Amino acid sequence: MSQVPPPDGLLQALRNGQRFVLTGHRRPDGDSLGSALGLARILRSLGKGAQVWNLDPMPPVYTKLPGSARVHVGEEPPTGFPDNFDYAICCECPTLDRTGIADALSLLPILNLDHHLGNDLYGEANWVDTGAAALGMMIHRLAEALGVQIDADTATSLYTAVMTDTGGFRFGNTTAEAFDAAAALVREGAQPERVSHWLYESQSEATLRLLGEMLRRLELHHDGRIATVLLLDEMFERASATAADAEDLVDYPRSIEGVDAVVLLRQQGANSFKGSLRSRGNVDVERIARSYGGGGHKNAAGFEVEGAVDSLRAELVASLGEALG
Ligand SMILES: [Mn+2]
Repeated sequence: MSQVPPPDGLLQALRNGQRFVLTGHRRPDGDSLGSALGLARILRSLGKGAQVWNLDPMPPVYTKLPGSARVHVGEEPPTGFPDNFDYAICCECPTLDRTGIADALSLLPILNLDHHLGNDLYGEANWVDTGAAALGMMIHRLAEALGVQIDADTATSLYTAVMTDTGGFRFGNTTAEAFDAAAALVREGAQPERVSHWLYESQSEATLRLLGEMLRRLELHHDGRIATVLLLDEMFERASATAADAEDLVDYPRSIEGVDAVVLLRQQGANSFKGSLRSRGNVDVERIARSYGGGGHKNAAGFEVEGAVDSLRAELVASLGEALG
């Protein structure tokens, strides 16, 4: 697949600007964080100022990334914003709204860097390469275009971006180019074992205990094609777990052979629940989430709902059964 080179307007802005604020999308992931942290280091190596600002805090697994402690978090802008900044750089946000801080960022000229389909091209310069498996790969090419030799910490951030967006080199976007970028980043100092340890082997004890509680009440329906799980207050208590320990648990039931759709109901109050839906292929869970006033993507969606847990579960299984066809 041919690569989209960084446009001249972007290179010019990065060369001429002196102080940059960088952000990613809400609920930051490895690609948005790794790309922003990596690009911030690249800009600093050119003698420029760079401050990463995200609305939402990063998941604990990313706090080991070099520079993560310097990330500014929250609605309140960083010191000197906007007067002390020349440009805002948005990392993989298809629309400016996805940053959660659009109003503030609009005070600066925006550089829009993304690899998603359907990007709104809202920046003064826009660089969108939908053939790239991760924005981190584009940042790696950008360093080359800017004549920057990246160091081990920058390589580590960009490697994390590529590794997480390819699901640990397992997803359909795991192209030869993704391996090429990963190989180059390892030569530049990224340590795969170390990053894998941070990402996949640094879970809290409470997360695993909560997973155990959740799986004990796993149910399969529709000849094993639908899995349903619950996270109730009592389970959090038994596992000594908090909300932060429950991230991504919905992905486990999807790993069962034959399961095409997953429902997770997480208790929020006596009779209120947060629903998470996951699916494979053509099974559209976004439509079901929308019918409850929620939203998301075709294969991953969420909503909030009131009701008794058993009837909610039955209702969702029926809807998913129809979606399975
Ligand atoms: Mn990405």
